[in-house]
Amino acid sequence: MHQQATGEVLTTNQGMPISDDQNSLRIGARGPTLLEDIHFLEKITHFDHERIPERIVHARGSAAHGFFQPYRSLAKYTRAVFLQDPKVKTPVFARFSTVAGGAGSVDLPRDVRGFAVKFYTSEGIFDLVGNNIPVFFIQDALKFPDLIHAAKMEPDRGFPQNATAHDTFWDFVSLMPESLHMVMWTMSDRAIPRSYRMMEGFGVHAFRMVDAKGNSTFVKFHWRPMLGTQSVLWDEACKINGADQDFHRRDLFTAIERGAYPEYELSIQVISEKDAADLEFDILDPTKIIPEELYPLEPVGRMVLDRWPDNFFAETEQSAFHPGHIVPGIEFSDDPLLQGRIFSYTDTQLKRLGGPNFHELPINRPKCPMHNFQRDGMARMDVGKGRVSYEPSSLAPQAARETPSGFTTFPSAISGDKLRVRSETFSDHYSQARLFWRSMTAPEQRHIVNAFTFELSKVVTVAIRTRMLGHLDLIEPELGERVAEALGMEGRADTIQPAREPVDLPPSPALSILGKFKPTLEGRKVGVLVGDGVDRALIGKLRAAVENEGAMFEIVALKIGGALAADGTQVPADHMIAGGPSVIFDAVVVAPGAAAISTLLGEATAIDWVADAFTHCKVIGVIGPAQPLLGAAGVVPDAGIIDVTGAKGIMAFIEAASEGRIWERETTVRGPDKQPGPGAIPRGPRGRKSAPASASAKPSAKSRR
Ligand code: HDE
Repeated sequence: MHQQATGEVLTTNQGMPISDDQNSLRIGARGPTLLEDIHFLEKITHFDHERIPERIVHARGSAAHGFFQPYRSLAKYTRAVFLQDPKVKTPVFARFSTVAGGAGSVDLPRDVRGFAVKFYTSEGIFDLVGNNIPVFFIQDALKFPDLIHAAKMEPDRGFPQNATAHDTFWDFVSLMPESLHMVMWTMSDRAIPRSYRMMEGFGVHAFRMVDAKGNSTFVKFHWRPMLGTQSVLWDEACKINGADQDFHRRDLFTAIERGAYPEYELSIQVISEKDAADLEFDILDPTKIIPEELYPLEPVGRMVLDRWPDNFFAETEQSAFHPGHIVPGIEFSDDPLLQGRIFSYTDTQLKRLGGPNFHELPINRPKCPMHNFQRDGMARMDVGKGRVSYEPSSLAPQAARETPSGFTTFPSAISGDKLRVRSETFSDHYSQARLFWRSMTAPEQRHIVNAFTFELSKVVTVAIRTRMLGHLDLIEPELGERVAEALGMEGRADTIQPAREPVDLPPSPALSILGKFKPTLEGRKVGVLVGDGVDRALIGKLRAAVENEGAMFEIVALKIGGALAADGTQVPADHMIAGGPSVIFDAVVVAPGAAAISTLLGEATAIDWVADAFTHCKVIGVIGPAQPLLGAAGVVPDAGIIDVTGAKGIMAFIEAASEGRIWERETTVRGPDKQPGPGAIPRGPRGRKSAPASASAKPSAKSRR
């Protein structure tokens, strides 16, 4: 079929109009294709080269445009221009990613998430290339290739794709105790976030801020999502990956398309040079946090993501982040990991984006004037003018020159011998891992135990498992014992000699996601299972109430055509059951009409829909006729099973769903905790208090095995 141009004319890349884009040039109707078919050759050649090398880490990612706006001037800490005026909005491009998997891998593996933000400031690009976990696995950049090789698929077999549950990862980390603090974070719910919109971000390293007078102070960067931080359950993550590989990408896209713009607050922890010297841990050690309870977060401004990229490849894929992209007023610290990163990111772009001119791509180009005498190179886009491409020159007096207000480096005094050593101040590898464990609520501790158990159960080499159990015993005997018990390997932990004996530190409640859970339905998603005979008025009221909270409301039916309501009208569906499993919702309502029950009881997917919502501890709104389905799914009444038909039913459902999950249910559906951790999380009428810091926070007297 030949569609003729009514608007733009189809051309080759050289601009030659094309008359036939359906047939290649051949001799006779059934003869061979001719080499002189330049349109065919150009089109196929370009196609053959469409892929570029994917990022060696963080290959799978999704990004959005937006802006950053400071709350007030930060002049007391920095001269960075974009942090001075609360009226000025700086354009940003933020990319979120997984680390280990390839570009086409699923969105919800257990993994760290990248949180990279490019600020297009009036003094050049500032890239804050962080993660959703505030510490890193290693202390020296020299070990990064080893870490990544151990985490990625094994070289002989080519699996597992984006999973740390295999021998090489656990072999490496069990031999690198400095990684254990971050391993605790990756075994926690942080590594399976509900949404990029509900995830914290961290700059990880200490950076310096330098004010106009040249005074310097250390800072750590933190992003906090305005919707609150939330994660999914591991069983849910596994099922979501099957149901919707693009779960996070679709979620970000949908939210932005709906105008529910993701928003994050940027804060800093400010630590003077003098205070840094007195810290319990070395500020240059990226495997350590500085507890917020000691150095509170100072809010700096907010980032709003309000525009999806026009083109995934041109923008998201070609975006080149670099922790070395800094602006006057923000500088590096001597963190050895950060120092190594300053080299790596340019080097990787040279390979990935094909040459030294990647800064000219629209997504990477500064939005402020940019002049220098660099020239030529692969794919140069700027057309330089004139004879002078050097400095000093007398031939072009108006050409670019230095300015005293340009970037200067803080003159920190460093002296010493040239050595390959690790500072003694980096040698405590267990105390903060213990602090993390003790800062978690009971359900979070349970999830950590389950994650270690799952991952180590996939490790075939028994010696690696026993070595890891030895480390867990050092972190906290209770943790080691619970994991050993769950693995069926009690008493088999290796004895590990720590480089430095761990100490007991006060817990940091700010590290617990559940302890600071934000009771809201805003940004969440409610799914309603309907069937023939459904009460249309009830569905209408439910939708109004849910949307009024700023949440999304979607209807799931046996067939995508919808269900026949009791009033004889059709209720359209957003998903058929298999395409809209309950794992993709935060709370659900089971509201089929009586006429549909016998059909639904004969559908395993319908029973799974309800059973999963129950075992994933979701709040479930129900109606009377749904009882047989609830029974078949094993639903047992509790505080999260709410009749939505009564006068106050819908409000009760909204209240309960805003509080998140019914954690008390978890031990009834997945077995009781062998050694229950700290107290349950209080549920209150939309006002959840911070969970108490762990009751197990007192120093453990248990002897080590
Ligand atoms: Fe990266 N990292 N990294 N990294 N990193 C890359 O750069 C590297 C580290 C982070 O959305 C690569 O353009 C080394 C810490 C993010 O495009 C590469 C070391 C943190 C992204 C690279 C680290 C990060 C990357 C691969 C140890 C958190 C994705 C593709 C010294 C603070 C950015 C690329 C995006 C990407 C190297 C450690 C965050 C190879 C050598 C610590 C969010 O240059």
